Amino acid sequence: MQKIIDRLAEGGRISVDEALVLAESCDIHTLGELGLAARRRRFGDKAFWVYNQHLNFTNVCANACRFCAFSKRAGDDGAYTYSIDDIRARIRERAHEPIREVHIVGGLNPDLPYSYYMDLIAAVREESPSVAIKAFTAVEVAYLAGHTGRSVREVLADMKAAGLDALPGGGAEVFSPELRKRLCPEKLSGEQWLEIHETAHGMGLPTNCTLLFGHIETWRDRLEHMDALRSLQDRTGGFQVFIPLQYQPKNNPLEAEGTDGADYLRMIAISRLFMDNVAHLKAYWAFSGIKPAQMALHAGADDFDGTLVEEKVGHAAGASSPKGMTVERLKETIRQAGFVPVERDTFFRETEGA
Ligand code: V47
Ligand code: SF4
Repeated sequence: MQKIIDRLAEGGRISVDEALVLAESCDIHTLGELGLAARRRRFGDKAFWVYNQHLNFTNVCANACRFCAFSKRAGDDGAYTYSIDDIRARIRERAHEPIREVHIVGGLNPDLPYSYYMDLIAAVREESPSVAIKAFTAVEVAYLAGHTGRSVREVLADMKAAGLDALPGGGAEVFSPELRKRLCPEKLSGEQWLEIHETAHGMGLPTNCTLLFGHIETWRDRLEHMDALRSLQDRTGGFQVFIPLQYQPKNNPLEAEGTDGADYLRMIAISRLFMDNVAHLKAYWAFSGIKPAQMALHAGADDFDGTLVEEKVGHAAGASSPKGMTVERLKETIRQAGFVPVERDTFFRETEGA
């Protein structure tokens, strides 16, 4: 164990097996200190946040991922789909705010044509020319390619031409094929998810990456997933931030128990130490809760995501955090945790002085 710790202190890389030793046997204080030292080496006391707006354009979904409490079948109570005019109205409603990013994801609604996706991006771009559009996960890209006979590259090129700036990190879940069979059998495979992100990186589209943890997976499953992300990052450098998404256990058929705050902090520290080539690590307060996210800044995370306003995916599954935060509250939350809030854009460029 000491050898591994010494290597980390020198900024060296650790293997899956070495990270497993740390994850399973290292005490939480030492792990937290190592994670904190690594994030301080890169970012000092800064903690980043973004002024963003979430748009979940439909909750109708052809898939039925076992962990998902957000999706509905068409015609179910509570099923909804925004028209392009609805989207315009939602962007206009907040036109007076200095929003820098619109984060757009939804279900796979079989009634929506290919053109809807392009029109959606174009409408947001038209309503708000300067905002960065981070939209559609690899799940949507694979679905559109599969249903229209287009290649992934063509779909991404059309999205880019309509105004897409970056892809969010959703849909990765956990790459183990055995677990995917139990968690999300209809979803694209881990290999497909990685291929789509590699294609995006090759086209100059930066992307984010995630891991859904705290359900039925083991530490080895987590680390093998992270290893696949780290290897792709070695080749492309296109991932901007890694986001460990804590499973929310309510209202979904998986009925896994969920995990606790100590496991969340271990996950954050191991992520900072293992994912040595992805600069940023997000404490996604909407899923973890605000206090654990504040603690995560002390265990290796440097990014606090954003204002959100209407987070729906985690809240459908019982997340008890607020659905959004004002800028003042977000900054105060970061300050209370002992860090300096620094506004960033989608590409992690600082937009104001610390
Ligand atoms: O892919 C679904 C997850 C993801 C549950 O890129 C659940 O900046 C927990 O990817 N418990 C979508 N998680 C959210 C996502 C995301 C969020 C914020 C920022 C970014 C980014 C990406 O939500 C899905 C799935 O992994 N999810 N159900 C649940 N019960
Ligand atoms: Fe559909 Fe996404 Fe929910 Fe899976 S996680 S059921 S793909 S909305």
